[in-house]
Amino acid sequence: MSSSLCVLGLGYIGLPTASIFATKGRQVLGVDVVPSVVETINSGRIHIQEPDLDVLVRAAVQSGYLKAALKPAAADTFIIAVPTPFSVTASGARIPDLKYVEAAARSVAPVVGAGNLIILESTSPVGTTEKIKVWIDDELSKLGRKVDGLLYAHCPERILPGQMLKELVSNDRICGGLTPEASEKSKALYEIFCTAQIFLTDARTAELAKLTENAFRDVNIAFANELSLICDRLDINVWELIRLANRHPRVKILSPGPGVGGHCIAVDPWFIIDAAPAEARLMRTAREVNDSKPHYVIAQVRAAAAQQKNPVIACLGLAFKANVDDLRESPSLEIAEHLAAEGFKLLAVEPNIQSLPARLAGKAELVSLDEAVSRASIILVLVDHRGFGSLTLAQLAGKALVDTRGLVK
Ligand code: SAJ
Repeated sequence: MSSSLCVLGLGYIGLPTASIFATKGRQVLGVDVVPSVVETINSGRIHIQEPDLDVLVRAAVQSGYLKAALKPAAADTFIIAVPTPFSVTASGARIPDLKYVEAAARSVAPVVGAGNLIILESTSPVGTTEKIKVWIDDELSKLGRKVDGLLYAHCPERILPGQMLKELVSNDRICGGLTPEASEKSKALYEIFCTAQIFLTDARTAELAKLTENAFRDVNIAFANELSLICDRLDINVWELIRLANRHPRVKILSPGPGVGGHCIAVDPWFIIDAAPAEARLMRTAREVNDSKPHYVIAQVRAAAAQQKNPVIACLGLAFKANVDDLRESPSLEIAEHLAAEGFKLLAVEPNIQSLPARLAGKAELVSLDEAVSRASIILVLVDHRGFGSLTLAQLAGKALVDTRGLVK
C-alpha cells in the first residue's frame, strides 16, 4: 500500500510507532505540540526513557524517513496517539477528558485527502472513533472542504512499558474500523511491522477490548491487594499463601504491591465505570481497593515509626513499577511524599534517576542502597527493582521492615 504517515503525539506510543514505520521505509511526519519534543526528535534524540528506543529513533531520523513538526501535513494515514486522561468532577466522578484527541482530530482536517485512513491508537472510551469522524466532518465543513472516502478505525496499542519495542512487533493487535474497509486497510498497515496476528472487529468493540484488558488486570491486582490486607489481619504471610494457592492449575493470583500506578491501569477502568456506572460495580470497587493501598502502607510505616525514637525511613524505589524510571502516577512516590509531609526523615533509593523529582526535592535524600540500609531504622520496600533483589532479612536485623512487594527473603 502507499504509505506516508502522519503520527500525532510523540509520546510513549506515538514515538515508537512513528519510528518503526520509518525504519520500514515509510515516510513519517511525527507531530507534537511541544516545541522542545520536536527539536529533540529532529536531532535524533529522545525525551522519554524506554530501553533501545534511542537507537530506533536515531536510526529513523538519520535515514531521513522520520521528521518531527508542530503541525500535521498531508499523508495517506493519520495515527492519533495523544493522551486521554480523566478529569475529576466537583462531585468526585471521574470522567474521560478527550480534549487532546479532539484537538488532534480537528488539526488534520485542513490536510486530509480523499480515501485517507485515520486511526485512533489512544486508549479511549467507547464511541470515540465515531466522535473523531464527527469532529473532522465539522472542521471540514467550517473550512468549506469536501473530502471523499475517509476511513476511520480504532487500533489500540497494548505494549508494556519497559518492553515496548519487543511487544510492538510481537503482540497481537485489534483493528476496529467504522467500516470493514477501514479495518482491512488498518490491518494491512500494521502488517508492515507487526509479526503477530491482527484481528478485525468494529470500532466500539476495539475500544472496549482495550479498556477491558486493563480493567481485568486492575481487578486482579485488587484481589491480590485485598488478600494482603486480609493476611495482615489474620497474621498470615501473603506471599507464601499466594505461592501455595497458585499451585492449583487454574489459579493465578497476581502480586500485591503499594498500589497501582502508571497511566493505564489506574485510569482505563474509569472509562468503563463512567459509561456503565450501575453495571461496573466490581471494577469500581477494584479501583477503590487499589487506590486505598498507599494509605494502608503509610499507616504501617507510621505504626513502625511510633515504636522508635528517631526513626529514619529508607524508601526503596520511587518508580511506578520494577525496572523503569517512570515516576508519573507512582504510588511509591505518593507514599514517600506523604511520609515527608508528615515530617519523617526520609532516604530515597531509586537507581533509575539522577535527582529527586520536584515533589520530593529538599524533603528527602537520594542515596545508594547500601547507604540507605546502613542509615535507616525502617526499610520500606516499594518497588521490586532488579538491584534490590539481593537484600536479606539477616542484613536488616534490628530494623523494622515494611515490604510491600515481598522482596526480602
Ligand atoms: N502491579 C502490581 N501487581 C502485579 C502487577 C502489577 O501491583 O501483579 C502494579 C505495578 O507495580 C504498577 C501497575 O500495577 O504500579 C501497572 O503495571 P503493569 O506492569 O501491570 O502495567 P503497565 O501500566 O505498565 O502497562 C499496562 C499493560 N496492560 C496489561 O498488562 C493488561 C500494557 O500491556 C498496556 O499497553 C498498558 O497498560 C497501556 O498502555 O494501556
